Amino acid sequence: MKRILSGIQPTNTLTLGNYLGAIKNWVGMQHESECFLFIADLHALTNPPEPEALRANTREVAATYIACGIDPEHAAIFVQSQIPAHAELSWLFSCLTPIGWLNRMTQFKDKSGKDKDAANAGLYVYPILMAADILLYHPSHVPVGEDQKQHLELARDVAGAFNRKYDVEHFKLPEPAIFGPATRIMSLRDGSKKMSKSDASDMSRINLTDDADTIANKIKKATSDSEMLPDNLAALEGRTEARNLINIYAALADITPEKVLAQFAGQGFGKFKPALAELCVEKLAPISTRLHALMQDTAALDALLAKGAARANTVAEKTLVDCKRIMGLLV
Ligand code: AQP
Repeated sequence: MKRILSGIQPTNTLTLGNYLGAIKNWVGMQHESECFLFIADLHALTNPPEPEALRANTREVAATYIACGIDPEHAAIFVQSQIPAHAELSWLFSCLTPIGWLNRMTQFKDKSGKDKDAANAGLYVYPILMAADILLYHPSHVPVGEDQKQHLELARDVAGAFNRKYDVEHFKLPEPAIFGPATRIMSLRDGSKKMSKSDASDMSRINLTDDADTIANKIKKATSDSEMLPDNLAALEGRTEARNLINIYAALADITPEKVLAQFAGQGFGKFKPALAELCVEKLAPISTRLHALMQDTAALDALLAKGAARANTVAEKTLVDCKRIMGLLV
């Protein structure tokens, strides 16, 4: 059986991008795989949030996984910081990771801004923590978006470095799990930027808690163009915003972008946008209703997270102890 490991940072309410690019794929895989799905609160600290907001977002992300269809009886849903082995293995791996590997990470370059010396060290060593997140669970596959591929590559390099240094076959190299073409959802305001839960503009994204009117309004105002929709994808070349809206429709309807064009060819956005809004509301309304209900009972949510943590800890703790023994630490 495949073993899957993945997580999302609790930096804000999750978006349609997180749903279509990550969670919906996990839902599809959960019954043929053993799933470890975590809330990456230690990673969220690299841009330190307000403590109350972090606590609320952590619970909301857990509730979102369940509201989207992850079965907590089947998948282990847990909070990263509740498993001490993540931070501990990250230190062990830091001592095996050349600084040159970290200097190549494009995400640090993007997120650290102009003054690299002022960026916190957590942001710099983030990929090592991610290698620990992954390798603790010996997953066969890691679902990754385009932007995270380089980090998975680093995790594979760290696993190789560990095996070589200690002349063991302790870590198998996890494979990326790649999904369909429409998995990168772009901002509704700027088709060159991905839809992000921490974008300054709320109009750039659909939040999974948005109500029907808000969704319809955001889609109505989404950047598009005044041309008609063509009957083939090649003709959408250069129309990035139009392509994004077609991709969103396709991903929500579980059909190919070609099929969407076959349905809407010759029509303009005046016709297409209301159809997209209707589909979006139809698919997201049950999720936001369930999410709202789950958030009413935080004690029940915390109990589910404690169960998930207990399951994850059994696996993680064993990997950590094995690594310590191999490295010569007394265990
Ligand atoms: N726009 C997107 N399209 C497809 N997939 C996406 N993901 C995020 N945005 C899109 C996928 O969601 C997972 C978790 O993301 P994350 O929260 O850990 O970090 P992120 O990729 O940096 O997502 P955000 O929303 O942009 O978060 P912030 O604003 O906190 O940095 C990943 O599988 C990612 O591919």
